Amino acid sequence: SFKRFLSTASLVCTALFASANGFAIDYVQNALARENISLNGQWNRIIDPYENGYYNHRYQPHTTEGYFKNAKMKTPSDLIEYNFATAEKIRVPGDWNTQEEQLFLYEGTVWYQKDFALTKQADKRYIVHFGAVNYQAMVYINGVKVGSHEGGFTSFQFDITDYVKRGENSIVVKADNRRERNQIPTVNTDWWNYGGITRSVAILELPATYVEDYTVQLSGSDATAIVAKVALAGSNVKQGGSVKVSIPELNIQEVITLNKKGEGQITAKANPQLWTPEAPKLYDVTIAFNGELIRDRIGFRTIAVDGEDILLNGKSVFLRGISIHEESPLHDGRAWNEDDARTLLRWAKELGCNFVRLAHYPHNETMVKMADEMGLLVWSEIPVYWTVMFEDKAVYAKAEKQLTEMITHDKNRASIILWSMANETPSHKARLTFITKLAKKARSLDDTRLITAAMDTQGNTANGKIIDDPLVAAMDVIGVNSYCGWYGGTPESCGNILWESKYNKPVIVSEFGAGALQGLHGDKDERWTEEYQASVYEHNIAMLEKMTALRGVTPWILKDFRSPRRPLPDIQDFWNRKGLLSEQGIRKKAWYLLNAYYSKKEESSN
Ligand code: GCB
Repeated sequence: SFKRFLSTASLVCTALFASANGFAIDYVQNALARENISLNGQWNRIIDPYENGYYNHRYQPHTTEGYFKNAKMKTPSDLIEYNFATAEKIRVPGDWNTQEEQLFLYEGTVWYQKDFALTKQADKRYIVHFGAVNYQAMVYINGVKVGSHEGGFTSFQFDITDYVKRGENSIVVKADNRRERNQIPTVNTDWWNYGGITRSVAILELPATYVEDYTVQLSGSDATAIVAKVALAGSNVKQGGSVKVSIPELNIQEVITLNKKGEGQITAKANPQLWTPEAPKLYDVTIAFNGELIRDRIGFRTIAVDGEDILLNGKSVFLRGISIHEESPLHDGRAWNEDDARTLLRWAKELGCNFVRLAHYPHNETMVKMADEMGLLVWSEIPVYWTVMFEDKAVYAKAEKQLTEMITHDKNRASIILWSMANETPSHKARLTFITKLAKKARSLDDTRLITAAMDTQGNTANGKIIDDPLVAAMDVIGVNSYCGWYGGTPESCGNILWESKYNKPVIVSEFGAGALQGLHGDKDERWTEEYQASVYEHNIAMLEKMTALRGVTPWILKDFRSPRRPLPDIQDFWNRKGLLSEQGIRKKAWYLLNAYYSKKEESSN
């Protein structure tokens, strides 16, 4: 890894790479672009609320008899009280909640099993890749545990070379979505706890020694130099040799000579057309080593702050955004495929956006790659949401791991400009230490992007509000969540609010909004009507226009989304109704107000 690389690098190099390094996890970059066998499709499933397949009647973990053994009767007298082969089927990827009515509100363990054939080759390595499993996953190959993973929104992998055989194999996954106080997020959120294998699964077939990780991006703020870094993993990383990196359209064909640790890098002079939302230019990049050819499409752009300005490619930019949950616009439940991503982002574009806040956890890779393609800047965040256990070191470690996984996974995406550490956390000392440390970690992993957090901890003044949370000191960009007209104050009062800030930093109003049932009309003072929501938008936009440090907005939210916190009959029915679109994508009145505001903003920026 580059962390190891650092220790031998010269002082100059250390200074140069002080923070663009340190991948703390083993992770095959751009996994689905590698040679692979997809395990998407029908799996067998056993619902196991008592974890009977994991614990025996003394509540000790099974060693020989758990469901992970995928045992089958051999003689008529055998006693085996489960059978994957004859069990119900479940689709992967996909949350379980929207596939079976009895699982709609389920929180607990479901076992997944699938047979797969493999022509195992002696000179290959096999890695099982999961896009995400919510929340905890234990993975077994042919009855043997190969690893476990915690965290519902990040990708993970295990090397299974020693556990697979030529011919038929079995994979079993124990997925458990119980909420616990010491998790990231904790028990209390405002979204549906969709369980299961929610993103793609594949077995990667790689050369014995392979390029595990690569980073291809501009050299910091220098838009005329591209840095490519690679790191090997596998059987013999010490073998040395070289990796070829090509960007044909830029006439780049470089050979990276590897050091004894299987790492190396080059800097190539280039003059790429810079990626912007208006012209999201991506370049074909190939990385060749040991018979493998990895293809990627990468954009190049710079992002920085200067006082209250956010500079994209050196030019001040206003981020016309919208918040989005990872819920499908086309089918029930979690979004995961290309059509989901294209539709959500097309809606954002139709709204007039150049920016999206992917709330409140890292979204699937299809979404982020689509943002690269379609030209939408991205805020990406980890689910340090509301009130996690900030005092607990083990909880911090979980947050840091998710942060590391997010950055490792998405660092080659030009669209992502902001890493968000948290959302609406209470202001106290342990939280300040926790999130400041996360921000430092994020910078050490990636010093080419900006750090932010969404905060609802502003102070009051005679004329309005003041941004004075000490956490801002650790941020590049301030995220402000503020619900004037919904959780406090009348809609009409919002336009008079004046914002001050103790900090000379750009502000993004990362949330405001109001609930409305699409099609419900009435007076603008009547809750849940489209008119009420529109009024909240009207007066909040008036407020925004007076915020001098404002450099972006991501109202809450593009589309209605499921939440167990929202039971009001005939209005909510378990849906958070703050969408500008109904769950079917029908526009509410407020849509047009935000759209008009963004048109005006766009014009004034041209
Ligand atoms: C917030 C949260 C968001 C909620 C929203 C609401 O401040 O950040 O996750 O869904 O408010 O609707 O209350």
